[in-house]
Amino acid sequence: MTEYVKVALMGSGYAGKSTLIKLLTDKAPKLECNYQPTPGMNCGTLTIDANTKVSLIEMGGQAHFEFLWPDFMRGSTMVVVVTESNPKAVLKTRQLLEKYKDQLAGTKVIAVANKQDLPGSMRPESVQDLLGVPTYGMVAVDPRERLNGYKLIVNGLREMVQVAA
Ligand SMILES: Nc1nc2c(ncn2[C@@H]2O[C@H](COP(=O)(O)OP(=O)(O)O)[C@@H](O)[C@H]2O)c(=O)[nH]1
Ligand SMILES: [Mg+2]
Repeated sequence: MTEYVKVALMGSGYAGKSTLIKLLTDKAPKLECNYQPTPGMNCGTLTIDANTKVSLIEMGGQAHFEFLWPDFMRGSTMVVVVTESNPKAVLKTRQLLEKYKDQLAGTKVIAVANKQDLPGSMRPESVQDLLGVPTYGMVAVDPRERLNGYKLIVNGLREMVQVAA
């Protein structure tokens, strides 16, 4: 029987959460670059092995959806915090992690330092120093990053669920 593992994506609007879901779950060679704010939530499914699928659930990043976040976090096997990699965005993400630290306590949390292609991006290691959670660099608009993105989700889940991959 297929087991669904819930992974929630959180982070400010415009960080790249929807693009990351597209990268991981679509086969489209070119990723859409027109920004559309996500209303409320968005979801994609990732197949890990014959018995395991991951539900990637994006929490709408705009401030007026934030009240939904604790509900999304609850019951997630892992929370992926997606941030742009410029210093201002990273500091804002740090504040978000601080704000929700009680809800996140006991949940596996990793971060994606997205938009590494943009000038002025902090290196993932520096982002990790500020956020205090394992952090991986990403360019979610680049289809060549698909395997990297897949690996960071699977490796993040490895200690939480049995995966054959
Ligand atoms: N340059 C660049 N732009 C990106 C990257 N990832 C996402 N974007 C763009 O950033 C904007 C916001 O992305 P989106 O996934 O909608 O952000 P969300 O609000 O977190 O869901 C879109 O225009 C994306 O095309 C990236 O790695 N590099
Ligand atoms: Mg979105």
